[in-house]
Amino acid sequence: MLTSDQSTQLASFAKDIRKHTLFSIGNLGVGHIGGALSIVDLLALLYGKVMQIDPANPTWEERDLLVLSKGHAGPALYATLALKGFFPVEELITLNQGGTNLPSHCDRTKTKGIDMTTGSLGQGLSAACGLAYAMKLDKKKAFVYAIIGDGESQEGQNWEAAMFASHHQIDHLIAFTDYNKMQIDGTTEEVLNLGDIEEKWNSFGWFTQRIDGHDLSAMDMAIKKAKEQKGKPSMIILDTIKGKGAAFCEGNVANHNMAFDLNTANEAIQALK
Ligand SMILES: Cc1ncc(C[n+]2csc(CCOP(=O)(O)OP(=O)(O)O)c2C)c(N)n1
Ligand SMILES: [Mg+2]
Repeated sequence: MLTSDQSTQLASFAKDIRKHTLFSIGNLGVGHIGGALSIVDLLALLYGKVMQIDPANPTWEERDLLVLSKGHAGPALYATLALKGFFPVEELITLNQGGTNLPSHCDRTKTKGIDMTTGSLGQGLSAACGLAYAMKLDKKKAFVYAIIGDGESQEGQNWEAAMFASHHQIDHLIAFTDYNKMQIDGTTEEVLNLGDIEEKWNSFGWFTQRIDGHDLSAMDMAIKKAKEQKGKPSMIILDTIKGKGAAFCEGNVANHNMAFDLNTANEAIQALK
């Protein structure tokens, strides 16, 4: 359970992440704003409370790790890392421009605080399995967190990773599905229906929960429960809204890789709650 102080502080962190994400993509003129905004509340909770990290020592060996498998949402993670002090906030406006350390998709060789290079959908969960399995062999206490998209879940490699993690009882792996019900070309339901996604993860041997991905307290409690599980990996399915928090983006079917300018970004920033 979050205290009211924690809730207020995390909500304010989420607002700042949204602000910088909107600004950096608006400054560039185009980007994956929808899928970036849908995971902001989760990122605020992970980096604001849950994860053991040290921004002054980004490669600290005992740290928790995040694999943002839906690597196109990198700009939201960059805003989070900058606000935590991994690198200067001023660097955010170099997003995806020549010579930048902040490419549109995550690259662990370029950006301080990025734990895994991602962007080729379907691969991140396998990488997270490997990292968490290595931690288990090394008897480390740290956790690996992974975020996959719902459209991304259609990639077969996820289900190989799902089998691997339950077979090896990798209980320090906590994955999230950003269930915003949208992918590039439409809804997941019309493109390739995920069916009973909870039952699928359950049947692969994962401890599965489903909650509102914009409810900080519910997510905090779900992560706590996931950490208590012994011998099973965890999947937390987050019901989210693609483009959450920006009126021009929420519910807009064209919000995947969207062109918008700084005026639009600034209006949305002013309207943030
Ligand atoms: C292997 C691979 N195929 C295609 C793409 C192009 N691509 C980028 S985002 C995306 C849609 C992903 O949908 P979803 O996982 O639901 O992402 P979100 O809604 O969270 O943005 C696609 C097909 C890619 N990055 N990798
Ligand atoms: Mg989606």
